[in-house]
Amino acid sequence: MREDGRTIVCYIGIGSNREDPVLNCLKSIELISALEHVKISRKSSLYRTEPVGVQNQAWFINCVLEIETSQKASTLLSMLQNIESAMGRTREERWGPRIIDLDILFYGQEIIREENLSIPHPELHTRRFVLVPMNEIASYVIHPSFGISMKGLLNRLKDTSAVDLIRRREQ
Ligand code: A4P
Ligand code: MG
Repeated sequence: MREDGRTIVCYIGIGSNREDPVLNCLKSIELISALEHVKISRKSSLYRTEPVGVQNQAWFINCVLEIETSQKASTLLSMLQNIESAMGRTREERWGPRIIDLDILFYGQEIIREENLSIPHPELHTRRFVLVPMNEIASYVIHPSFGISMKGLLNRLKDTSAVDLIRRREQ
């Protein structure tokens, strides 16, 4: 728990491109909703997205969650890594296929640059598969390193990879 007990608004990026990616994303959301001192406040739709980085792999399902938590960022990271392991993820090729990938995109407006934790996630501003779902649920969020909103980042984005809506927002 945070020493000041304050609740922080965070965004989590979810991705999967192995086995049944829709089911994997939904399962991870269920497991996140059961975490202690973590409340899901918004969910984006699910998107079918073209792979970025390593192109020769299956398309992904991606979505973004807004959560409210009083957990420390490092604790939240461990909790998400436990979910990844419980769902059968082993550390494979960087940017390669995965059953589930849970990234902390933002932790309030904090900037954290530690060896095993970088927040904001260092690539998020270059990725359409993150900015499109972020814009669906929180276009006004400001990237604390650049001082630019999600809407502004999406408008300037060079990434033209496909991000297709596959399901209506559930709430
Ligand atoms: N880590 C550091 N900062 C964070 C953070 N903010 N959130 C560390 C989560 N983890 C963070 O991650 C490696 C290490 O990053 C962890 O041990 C943690 O301490 P990982 O998940 O094991 O490795 P990875 O996911 O293969 O590497 P990376 O760099 O996180 O890859 P990305 O950036 O997640 O990219 N294309 C589409 N369309 N959709 C995708 O979801 N994903 C990737 C993976 C590539 N292309 C994609 C997608
Ligand atoms: Mg990752």
